[in-house]
Amino acid sequence: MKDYFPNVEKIGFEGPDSDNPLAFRYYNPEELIGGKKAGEQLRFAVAYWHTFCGEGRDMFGEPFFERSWNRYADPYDRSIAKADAAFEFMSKLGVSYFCAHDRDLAPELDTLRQTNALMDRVIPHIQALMKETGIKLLWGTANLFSSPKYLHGAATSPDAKVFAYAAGQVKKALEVTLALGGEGYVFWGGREGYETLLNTDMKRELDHLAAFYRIILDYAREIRFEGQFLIEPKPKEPTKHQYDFDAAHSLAFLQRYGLEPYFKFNIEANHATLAGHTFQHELRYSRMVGKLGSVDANMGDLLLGWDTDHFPTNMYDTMLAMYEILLNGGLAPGGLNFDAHVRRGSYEKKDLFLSHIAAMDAFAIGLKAAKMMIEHPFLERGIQERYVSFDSGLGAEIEKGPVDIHSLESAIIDTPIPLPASGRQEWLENYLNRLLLSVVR
Ligand code: XLS
Ligand code: CA
Ligand code: CA
Repeated sequence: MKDYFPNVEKIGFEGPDSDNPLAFRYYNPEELIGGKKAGEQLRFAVAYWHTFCGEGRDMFGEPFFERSWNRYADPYDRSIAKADAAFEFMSKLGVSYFCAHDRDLAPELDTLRQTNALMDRVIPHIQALMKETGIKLLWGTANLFSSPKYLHGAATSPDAKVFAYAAGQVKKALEVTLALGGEGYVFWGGREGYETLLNTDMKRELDHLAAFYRIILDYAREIRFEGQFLIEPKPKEPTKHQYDFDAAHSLAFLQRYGLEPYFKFNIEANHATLAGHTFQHELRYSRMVGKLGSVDANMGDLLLGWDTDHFPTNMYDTMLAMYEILLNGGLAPGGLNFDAHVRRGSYEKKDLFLSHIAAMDAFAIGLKAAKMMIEHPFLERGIQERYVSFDSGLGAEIEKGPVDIHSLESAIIDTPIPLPASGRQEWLENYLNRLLLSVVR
């Protein structure tokens, strides 16, 4: 392996008092939290695209990051160098998983046949690196949005040839995911949506999307791919309106087309906030309907309002996210994928480590705080208490049903209704602050 990060040793846990920037202060993969190792509960994954492909390009600025592995002219040499850099980085960071699009591993050539042939040459090298390092593929996916052919969508393109190409591309991506032992496969419909209804047959596009999923599910059965399929909701960007808007929309789509049993959701924090929800809302909704499968752990900038994919360092968010994840019984076979890139100003190679360390420490704190929230079920008890009127009498009858409108009316018609109890939100927030401080103290 070439040494792309010569000045970095394996990142170790040094505890909260360490001043070493290249060390974990809170994340100790071996630490038992609630009887289970932190590393096994958090299941961190590195996103191949942001960390190894990204070079600092944004809407207004050119790429300029020093990523020497991407400098090779030959696509095969470039893919191999990138894989070497990736596995050196991930080993030094100490993560067990990565996630990748097909095109992150090897670029697209003129025809799908040529692209697939290049992929076939690259895969054995990646398999060897996986074997050598023990790092596994959390989930694979296909990039159905970068190539200009997908400008009007992939499965929802008005052009049948584009639909067919997308299916062919996913066929190969699924084979690659299987060959790499991937535990899941993600569909993110970046351009599956529309810009204007003036030129769009929404009904037909949704029918096509469902047909596409069915075709892929059939092929998965054919090749015995048994990983978890995941849909990653996002309301917009790059498309103005995306069909998998949020978890509730995605569930309705799956139910409408009889696809519900075959998918779970991969919830991304930044997509939740783009949809006008909190991260916790999307996690809760998915968990509540038995669909929380995996998480893209990042955070957005609420003042910018687009998908900035920053590293998640807000402990309040990681605490509430881990609370939902623990109540979900964990995420396995999913995990916490850092779908995040360093800010353009954090351009040194060292920043790749510093950003991941910050996020891993923030999630370790979140895990510890969430564990405390569950062990001292202050919130849960409060919530139970808040709904106590539904535990007996009229409330219990309403929940049990059926109840007719006349009996409801007669229960209240002659009685002034007292105010419901205070929600005490500030008190609860104060409690969470105390809990968080007791973890980091
Ligand atoms: C983009 C998405 C994408 C998916 C994988 O906004 O987050 O990166 O996670 O295609
Ligand atoms: Ca994502
Ligand atoms: Ca994103």
